[in-house]
Amino acid sequence: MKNSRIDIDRAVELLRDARHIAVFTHENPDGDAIGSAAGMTAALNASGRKAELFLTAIPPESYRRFVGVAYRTELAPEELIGFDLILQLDTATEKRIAAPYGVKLDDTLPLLAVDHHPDNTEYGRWNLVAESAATSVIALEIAEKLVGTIPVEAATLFLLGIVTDSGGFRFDNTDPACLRAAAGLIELNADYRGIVDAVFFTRSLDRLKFEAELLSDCLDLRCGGKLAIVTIPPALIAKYHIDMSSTEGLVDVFRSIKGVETVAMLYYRNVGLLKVSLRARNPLRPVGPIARSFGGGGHEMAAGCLIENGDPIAVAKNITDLFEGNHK
Ligand SMILES: [Mn+2]
Repeated sequence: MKNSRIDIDRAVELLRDARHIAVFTHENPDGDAIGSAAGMTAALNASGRKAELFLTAIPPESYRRFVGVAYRTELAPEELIGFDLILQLDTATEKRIAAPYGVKLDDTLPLLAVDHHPDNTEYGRWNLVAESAATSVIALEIAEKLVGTIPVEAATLFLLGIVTDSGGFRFDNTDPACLRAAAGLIELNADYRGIVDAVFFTRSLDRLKFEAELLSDCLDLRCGGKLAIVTIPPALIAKYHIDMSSTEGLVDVFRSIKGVETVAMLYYRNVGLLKVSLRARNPLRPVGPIARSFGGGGHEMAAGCLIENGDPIAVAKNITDLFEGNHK
């Protein structure tokens, strides 16, 4: 069967016809992943369908209290047979779905993918990929057509996705559609204050000391101060008990340094697996191409990659070369 690109009405139809739906998002879920997936689960259940949410890990502490629906972190691939639709949200490539559960993607899988990443590979049987600040904006639109009135727990979750993916309405992706969606959700009593407080205004003292030490000891400014490379030693993560799955805003600390155009933050996610988070400040010098050159992806202004057996010194040099190449 050929994979097909669909519009929002077809996505609504597919969900309307389904009774038992498995909802997934990418591994190491961020605010938009959790918000769109848990929000859709809540909305689908409110519409009389049975939806089950699967997350590969317990959500980061700052998001945990907003996940008002049950979820599972384990799944045996054969269990998928029991679902008549699989909904995958906020996930750009099949690499990020199959691995955590050992699910093999094949044509028989009734997989509906809903996403906003421009580099989405359209791996689903049905693919709704739209330009949007957050997948949660698209999920909200689907949910509205499905249930009419969005339940308040779903409203908070969709708002969590919008607020985090737009950096609290500060990133370049902030557009009228996401602001309108947010306004509508706040009218439905979504917990905007709670989200802002948890995501932006609450930092443990350890986290702040960690940032201070990174700034004083681990920041390497190159190319006349335009490129910031931050290599985080594993010992520092251990010293301050930092949960690296919950680093919302960390890379932005370095991006806000005056004169910096590009930030690369490097750390080991697991032994031997180097994670690189990239942020751009100048739209003329996007970081998407840098991430893709390492086999990663994301957005043009915010991207990342995982490098097996990556050597931080060599990777930093590669990034510097790519950055300088951009400036010729
Ligand atoms: Mn997203």
